[in-house]
Formats: sequence, C-alpha cells, structure tokens
Amino acid sequence: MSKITKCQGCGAILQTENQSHVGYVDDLSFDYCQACFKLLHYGDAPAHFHPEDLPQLPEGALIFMVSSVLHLDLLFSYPVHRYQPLAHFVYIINQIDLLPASTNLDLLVEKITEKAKHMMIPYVDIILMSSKNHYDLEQLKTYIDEFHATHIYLLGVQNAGKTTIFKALTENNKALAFKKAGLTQEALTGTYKDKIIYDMPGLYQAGYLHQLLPYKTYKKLIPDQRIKPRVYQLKKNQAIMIEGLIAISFLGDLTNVVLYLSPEVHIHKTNQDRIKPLLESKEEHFKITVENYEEKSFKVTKGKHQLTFADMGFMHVTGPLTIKLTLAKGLHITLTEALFQ
Ligand SMILES: Nc1nc2c(ncn2[C@@H]2O[C@H](COP(=O)(O)OP(=O)(O)OP(=O)(O)O)[C@@H](O)[C@H]2O)c(=O)[nH]1
Ligand SMILES: [Mg+2]
Repeated sequence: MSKITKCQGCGAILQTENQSHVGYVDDLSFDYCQACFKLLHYGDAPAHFHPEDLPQLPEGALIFMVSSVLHLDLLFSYPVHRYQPLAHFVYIINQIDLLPASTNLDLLVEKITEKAKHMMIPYVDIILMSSKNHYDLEQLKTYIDEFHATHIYLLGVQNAGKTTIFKALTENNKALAFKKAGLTQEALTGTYKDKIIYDMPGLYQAGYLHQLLPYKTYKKLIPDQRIKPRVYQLKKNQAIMIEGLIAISFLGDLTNVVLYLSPEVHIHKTNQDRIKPLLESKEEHFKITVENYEEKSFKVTKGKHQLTFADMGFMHVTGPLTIKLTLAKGLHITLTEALFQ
C-alpha cells in the first residue's frame, strides 16, 4: 500500500489522479499541492472549496475558538460546546491590531462577556490578541503552559488567523496563512513543548466575499492593517455606496455613520435616487461589481449599533432609524449592538 502524504501548506492528502480535486500534485514527493504552490508563488487561488465537518474533540481538550475582530457578529454562532461539553473553551479575539488605537478594549471584553452570559455560552476565558504581535504570542504560550491539557485545537471561521497562531506555536514555517478563505483543508498537527496542537480547517460561513468575488479581488477588500474609521454626515435623502457591492440609504433627517473598512475599499456618497442608475451602469462607476442584487432593510433601535458587511468590515450607526440596503445577492450582513465606541 502506498504511503499517504499531506500537503504541508493546507494539510490536504496529496493525490495525482484528479487535477480538479484538492491535493493534486504531479509528483507525490512535492511538499505542496498544486493549489498551494500557485498561492505561494503567484498569489493566485482556484475557486473556493470548503471542507466539511467538525473534528472529534476529545474530553479535556483545550479548544481555542479563534475569531477575527471582523467576524465578531458570529462569535458565538457555532455551538461547538454541544459536540464536546467536556472540553475547555477559550475564545480568542484575534486581529485586534486592526481596530483603531482609540478603541476601548475593556468595553469590548465587557460587552462580549455580557453576550456570552446572555447566550449561556460555556467558556473559560476570553483573550484579546494579535497573532502579528510577538508579545501577544508569548503571552499565549504562557497561558498554554499553565493549562493542564495535552490536546489543543484551533477552531473558528475562515481567515481568523488559526494557522498564523499554529505556525507561531509549533515553529512550523511551511503551513500557509494567507487571506484565502478556506485555505487549511485538513487538520495540520504539530507540537508545542509536550502538547499537541491541531490547526483545523475554518468553519464555513456563507455570504462571505469568497462566494461572490475571485480571490485576487476579495483579498484587497479585507483589511490587513489598522483601520482608520471614515466618518460621513448624511443629510436627508443621501446614501453611501461601498464599491458596486452595497448601497445604504437611511430614513431620517441627518445621520452620522462611521465606516471601518480597508483603505482599498472605495466609498461613494450620493443621493438616494442615484443608487439605481449607478448600479444599472455599474461597470462605468465601480471597480468591483457583481451580477445580482437584493434588497434588505433593518430597523435600528435606540443606541449605537453595528452593521457587519461579511468579512470586509463594519459600520457604526446610532438609532433609532431605518436602514435600506441594496446589496450583492447573498452577501452576509448583520445588525448587532456595537461592541465598542
Ligand atoms: N492584521 C492581522 N492579520 C492577521 C492576524 N492573524 C492572521 N492575520 C492574517 O489573516 C489572514 C488569514 O490568516 P490564517 O492564519 O491563514 O487564517 P485561518 O484562520 O487559518 O484561515 P483558514 O485556514 O482559511 O480557516 C492572513 O493573511 C494572516 O496574515 C492578526 O492578528 N492581525
Ligand atoms: Mg488556516
């Protein structure tokens, strides 16, 4: 029987049979599957393929539920604790370096704690960190040292930073960590001291940018450095357009909105009656467009709220008011309470 070898970039089992399946290579002695090789050397990625199923989690395992600050609307939406109630769940809020320096992180933790309590989520700790920050990684190592668990899992939505943390803990320099959603295809395992670390494929989230746009386009829209909030004051009948992807109108007199998006994302302020013609001749006006749109509306109650735009970023707005959206069909958008000021 031939020996099974795995791609060192994404963990997929290497195979020479089917070029359109994951793990394809010309030669089983290669370190990387063809897809990882292309991603690494040409910055190019094939259509999204997402692995299924949660792993079997052993009793007593330490499960790091890794989330990006961009995905906080989904923080407690995967009831992983139901699959293994005897594991220890620690929520890692990663990529905090993306938030503006003025962000009140204590308030952020307070709000998340309240939310966990309200949703009756069992957890041991909530850790805020940036896996780009050496000091934060050292702190995480100390945390692991003091925790009596041999099996440590990194779980969470695609692009949260699981592989980045895995590489730092296990000193693995071959695994790939890029803004390609669903990059890790099968568990990557490594050791940190006497512990076994499992870097799991990302949990699938529908309606993220990878479903609508090719990798080379969507990677530019996902922020990778500290976000500078962009503030807009909108008069009656004015609207905001985000690329050719989302048009936002507000019913009310005067509204201030704050957008937290990559500087690469083009924002256009216009009048509400211009939305339709602009989207109809979209190619003339926008660099990034889609074929189909849908309409949605949100009633924002009193207080500060957050509208999260898939994995791209979010907007803060103060209610009460009604928001009407024309958006790329299928794009994931949620309305939640704002988690920081
Ligand atoms: N700014 C910032 N970027 C980060 C941080 N952690 C990871 N990234 C970037 O986020 C992208 C995704 O990181 P990965 O480690 O591949 O994410 P993942 O959770 O393993 O993703 P999947 O394998 O697709 O589930 C990469 O471009 C990383 O460089 C962080 O703390 N701050
Ligand atoms: Mg990964």
